[in-house]
Amino acid sequence: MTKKFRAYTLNEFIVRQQNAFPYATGDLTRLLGHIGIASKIVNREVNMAGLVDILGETGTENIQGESVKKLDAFANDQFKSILGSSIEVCGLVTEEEKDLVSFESDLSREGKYIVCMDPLDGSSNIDVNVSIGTIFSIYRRISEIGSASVEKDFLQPGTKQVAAGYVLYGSSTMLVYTTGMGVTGFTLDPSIGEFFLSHAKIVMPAEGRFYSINEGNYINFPQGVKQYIKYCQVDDPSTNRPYTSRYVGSLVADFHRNMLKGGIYIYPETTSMPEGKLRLTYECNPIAFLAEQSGGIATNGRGRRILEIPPESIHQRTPFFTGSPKMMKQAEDFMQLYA
Ligand code: P6P
Repeated sequence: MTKKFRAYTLNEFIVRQQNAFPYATGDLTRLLGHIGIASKIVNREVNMAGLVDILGETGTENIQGESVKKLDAFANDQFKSILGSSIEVCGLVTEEEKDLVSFESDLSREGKYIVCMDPLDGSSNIDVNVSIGTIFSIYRRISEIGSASVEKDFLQPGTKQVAAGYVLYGSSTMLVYTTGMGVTGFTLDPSIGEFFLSHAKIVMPAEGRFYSINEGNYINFPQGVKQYIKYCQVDDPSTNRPYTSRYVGSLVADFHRNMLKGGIYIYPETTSMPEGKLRLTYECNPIAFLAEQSGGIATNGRGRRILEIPPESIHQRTPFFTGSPKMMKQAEDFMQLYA
């Protein structure tokens, strides 16, 4: 008789993991639970986006100079509201807010954690019903508990993250996270509104065949990236080439596929974006933590580990290479050879 799989809910699993830490107070457990609740609310709106007046633009622009979609603003408001009313979080940085948001209530000021997040990444895909995601990164504050959170709380290197993850609003809705004990995935059962354990331990294959990059920017890429793309396209069955180009325009969707199947995602510096496009604190660091925890690698393409880059500003950009170790070595060898 096949062993009936005991499906743990997200909260049951987090609590079991917390019990592995004798001095855990439960704050991180509750914080991850708050993120789960906010993501279910966002998921409901994402799934109804075609039916309610939540599509389209707000008519405003964010710090990135990008037009803010109604669903971007909705997601940002939901996470800000739920985290801001929690006792665990004292402050928040998001892609949609120019400055850090320091939660001012006395209870919030006692919060031990700060959160950096992209409430809805890939929003250019919202109106065309392609997968989008939420990315989050959690640190212990370094400023004094009881005071308002300050910028230095948010400028810690990615190695200091206590947890990171994403929610993928795709053909199914998944929450994937790590607290430094491997990567675990949960799938939402919308009929009862619960995330159930579906991927107990996600391990990124050492190599794969997917390469994810916006080749529309080819002419502006560094020579090393151009040469790597040509390498991916060589017809050599002995090395499983040509690889397959897969680029959704949503970092979460591309990374999730590459983490499960093996692959590489590259958003390099270009002539028009010399620092790259992606943001260090709320896109690259959390994804890099997940990459390393699943056996992958994440660098700036020139041998610098993403998690060790000390942020100098909350919206700092960085070139971003992440994926299967063997593919990352190939790509970095080309970057080194062609500078
Ligand atoms: P481009 C979405 O805006 C995002 O931050 C990532 O999710 C995605 O991989 C990338 O930017 C897409 O950027 O310039 O290729 O449209």
